[in-house]
Amino acid sequence: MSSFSYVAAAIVLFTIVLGNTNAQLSPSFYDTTCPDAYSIVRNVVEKAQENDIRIGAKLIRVHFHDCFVNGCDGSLLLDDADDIDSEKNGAPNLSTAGYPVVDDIKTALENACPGVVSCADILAIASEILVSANGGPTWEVQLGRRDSRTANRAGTTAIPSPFETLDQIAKKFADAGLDSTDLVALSGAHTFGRARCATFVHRLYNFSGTGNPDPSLDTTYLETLRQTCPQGGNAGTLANLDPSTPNGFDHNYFTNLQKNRGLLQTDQELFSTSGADTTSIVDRFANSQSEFFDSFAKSMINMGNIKPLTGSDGEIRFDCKRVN
Ligand code: HEM
Ligand SMILES: *[C@@H]1O[C@H](CO)[C@@H](O)[C@H](O)[C@H]1NC(C)=O
Ligand SMILES: CC(=O)N[C@H]1CO[C@H](CO)[C@@H](O)[C@@H]1O
Repeated sequence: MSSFSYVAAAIVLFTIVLGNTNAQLSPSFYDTTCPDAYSIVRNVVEKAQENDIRIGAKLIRVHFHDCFVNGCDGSLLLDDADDIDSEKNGAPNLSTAGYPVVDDIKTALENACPGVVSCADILAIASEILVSANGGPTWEVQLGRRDSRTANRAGTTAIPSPFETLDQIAKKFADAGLDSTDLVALSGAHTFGRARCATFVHRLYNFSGTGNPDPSLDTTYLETLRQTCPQGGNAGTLANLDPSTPNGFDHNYFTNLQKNRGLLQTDQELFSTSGADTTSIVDRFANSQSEFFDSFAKSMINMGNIKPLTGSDGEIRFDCKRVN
């Protein structure tokens, strides 16, 4: 072989090796194997939203929790079984919902193209469709994730808790490869959906044992929240995460934070923690909805890229609740 051929062969080999170790997701992944995948998912979730205005909030939260435990591999969707200790039973998963709609989507996809579209990808596609259907941005969903054969219940501690400090939350995002802009943009998903009193009542009466409410709570908003969640009342009562436009996907989450009307302690911390780099990002998104939308779309792709299974790793589950 000429030296030119050696160089050419080396380049080809290098590309193959790199291509395998650095497998990429792609928006066109199902173009030939299941060309109608996107519209099939859209039909199911649009119908689901007619019965449940919260379905978008529920499913994007499932996607987030799935991605933060072992990567976006559908592991959260697995139910308990002989050798599966379901992540759904980890404390941070309390109140995740929307699983029956995931099953409906899977059934529709299996009818059209059996064994092709992964459960992990279903969560990514449904999230994009429902964010945009509620007024939010669109983006090109990256596809080609495969489903895990295992769950990691102990790993659910990687999911942020609403009682943590900003440093603790930022560390969990950094561990997932996400920076402060991702943290602030993705927290903007709290522009829709609900939270139970259990997740914020500690701010309303005796915050950190001070005998007083959280000082970073607007007093009018505090009164409203105390009516929703009386002391010793039902911990399961729901409040809107975005009190101004509860079901729309917009940037009001950030204008709320500027007015001390963040529902969760961890929401308000993004704006109110003194010296934090997140405060100016909140201001930027509060001032410009399009900057929020651009960042949200990018950060959803970043989150969806957390350690996917690709190539021949994992499997394409036939039923999202169990391994094949
Ligand atoms: C930054 C750290 C985060 C914390 C501490 C957090 C915490 C929470 C909590 C405590 C709830 C209420 C759950 C309950 O009532 O039991 C909630 C709901 C929700 N979260 Fe987050 N979250 C975070 C980030 C995210 C991200 C990154 C997303 C998506 C991209 C997201 C999307 C949602 C949505 C849409 C809801 C409402 C769900 C529904 O209505 O069923 N959250 N979150
Ligand atoms: C607030 O909590 C602290 C610590 O748990 C407790 O000692 C104190 O009595 C509580 N104050 C009120 C007013 O309930
Ligand atoms: C939706 C779901 O499966 N929630 C579970 C979360 O974890 C608790 C235990 O901590 C279970 O009781 C819930 O059923």
